[in-house]
Amino acid sequence: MIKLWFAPRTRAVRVAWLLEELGLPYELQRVEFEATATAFFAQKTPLGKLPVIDDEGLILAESGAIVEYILEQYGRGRLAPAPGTPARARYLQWLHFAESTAFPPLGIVVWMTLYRDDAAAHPELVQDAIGRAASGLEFLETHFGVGPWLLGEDFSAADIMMGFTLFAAQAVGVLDSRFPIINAYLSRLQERPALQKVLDL
Ligand SMILES: N[C@@H](CCC(=O)N[C@@H](CS)C(=O)NCC(=O)O)C(=O)O
Repeated sequence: MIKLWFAPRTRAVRVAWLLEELGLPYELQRVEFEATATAFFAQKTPLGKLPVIDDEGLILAESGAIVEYILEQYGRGRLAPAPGTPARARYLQWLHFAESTAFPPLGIVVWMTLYRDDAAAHPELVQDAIGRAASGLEFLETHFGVGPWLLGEDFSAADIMMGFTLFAAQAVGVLDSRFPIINAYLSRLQERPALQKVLDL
C-alpha cells in the first residue's frame, strides 16, 4: 500500500486527492509542516520535502512525478489521455504549467509574506512576484478552453495539479475578480467529493 507523508495545505494535497479520485487505498503519515525562512528540505519526511511517498520501498518526491508514477502504475488509463493523442499534449502542458510556471511566483509571495519577517522592507520584490503570478493566471484564463475541466469534458490529473496552485493563488489574494473563468473552475473543483475528503484530513 502507498504511504503518503502529508500535511494539510501543502502539495501533499495533490497526491491524496489523486489517490481518492482513483479509489486507491493508502496510508497517511501525518507530519507538522515546518515553515522556515532560511532552510529547505527540513520537513520530517524521508526526502525532507512534502509530499513524499513510499510504495513498497520505492521512495519518491515531487508532486508531479508522484502523480505521473501513480497513474502509470495504478491508473489503468484513468485521469490521463493516452500517449500520442492530441489531448495528451494539452494534458502535459497543464500538468507542468501548474507547478513549473504558475506556482514559482506564488511561492515567492508566500515565502516573502508568511515565512520571512522583512516583506515590508522589500515591497518591490513582493509586487514583482504578485505581478508575475497574475500573468500566469492570465495565461490560464485566456487559454482555458470550453471546460468544465482543463481538457474539456474529461477530468484529469492536470486538474489536480492545477487545483492546488489555484488554492495558493486564492490564499495570497492574486486570484481576484479579474479571473472569472478560473474562479468558476475552482468552484467546480471544490465540489468534487474526493477533494472535499482530502480538505478534511
Ligand atoms: N516541486 C515540489 C515542491 C515541493 C515543496 O517545496 N513542498 C513544500 C510544501 S508544499 C515543502 O516541502 N516546503 C518545505 C521545504 O522546502 O523545505 C513538488 O511539487 O513536490
